[in-house]
Amino acid sequence: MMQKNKPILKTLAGEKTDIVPFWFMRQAGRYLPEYRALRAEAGGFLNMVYNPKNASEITLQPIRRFQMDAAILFSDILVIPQALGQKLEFLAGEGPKLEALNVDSDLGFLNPDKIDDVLNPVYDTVTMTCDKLKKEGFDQTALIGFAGSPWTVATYMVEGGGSKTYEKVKSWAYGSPEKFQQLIDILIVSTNHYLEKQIKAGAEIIQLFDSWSGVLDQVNFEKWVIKPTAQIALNLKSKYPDIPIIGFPRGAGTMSLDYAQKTGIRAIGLDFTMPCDWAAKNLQSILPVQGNLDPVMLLTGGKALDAAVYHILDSFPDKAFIFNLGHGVIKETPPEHVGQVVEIIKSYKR
Ligand code: 1CP
Repeated sequence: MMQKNKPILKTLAGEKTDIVPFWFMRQAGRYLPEYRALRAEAGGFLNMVYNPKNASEITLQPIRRFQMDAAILFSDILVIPQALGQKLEFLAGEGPKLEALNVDSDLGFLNPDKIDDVLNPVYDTVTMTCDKLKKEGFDQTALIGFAGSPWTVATYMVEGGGSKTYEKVKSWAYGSPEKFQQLIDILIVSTNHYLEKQIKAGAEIIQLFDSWSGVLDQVNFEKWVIKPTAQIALNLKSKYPDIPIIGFPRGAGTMSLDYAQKTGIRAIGLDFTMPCDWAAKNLQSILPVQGNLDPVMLLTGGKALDAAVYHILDSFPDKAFIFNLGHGVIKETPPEHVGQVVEIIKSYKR
């Protein structure tokens, strides 16, 4: 049973809490020596993701150090393309590589009916992580399940990995929208299923990562970011009305307002380019917000870091707010810098 008294769940229900709840995107990962040790032992990233014992252990690692208000499932947004049948590799130090699709590809091989053959271990990780959180006494920490949003996952499927320009995926979406819609529809169905199963396994919050929403023009942002996100939010809310959804439309700028109003998400994550005063006035007035420390500030440390943390905390005094980064922890970040931020947040009273 879900405990509604966890601070972050109260915040996501719209309550202003005295102490600001916090977690950090990519809080589990390469900046932690205990992660690097486990990765060396497991022999690769996907061997950790699809091994519930390893993955749940990694999810717990940052919680044991810093007692965040939320743990986030250790997995990746690219398990969906892999489960659909697309070839995926994580080469050490190089990031993900996929066998790229293009506008002429026959999409028939992508099969949403069979994804659990690959994804079952991820659901086991969710359950095992809930058990460990309880057993280790982290009864204030909620578990976040997640997926990439259809647009962002599609960028990797079409570009074959990360990209600087997004020309391939944008050309397809702009030039052959009907065929591109087929790909997005496959991703909507799969993502809905994947997230429902995470919730059934014990996830208490869902975050949708739209890391590349910021590369689209307004008309296409509406079509490929807002619409698919709204379809997922509508489906999840109809089945699990108590599970809050946090959307993270990175780089969306002022289009975040449309995103907040039209998608049906419960809370919005801000990237670090978003001005706090604009966000407090236009976004926090209508829904809980989460954000938005620059990860490079966390890497830098010192007095600059203190000032940046206070600036954010002071900017969102009136309504529901969750402290986070504006993107993921950078792997060279000293863990002590994370501790420095946590100390400020824990002693900050609003
Ligand atoms: O050890 C390693 O070399 C693997 C590095 C790594 C990690 C730790 C990757 C490869 N993925 C992850 C875990 C991960 N990815 C988590 C769970 C851990 C946590 O947050 O604590 C989550 C939520 C993600 C989400 C993710 N993966 C996103 C969305 C968030 C974001 O960073 O914008 C994206 C875009 C990915 C793709 C991906 N996976 C891995 C890398 C290096 C990338 C980015 C590639 C690129 O730069 O385009």
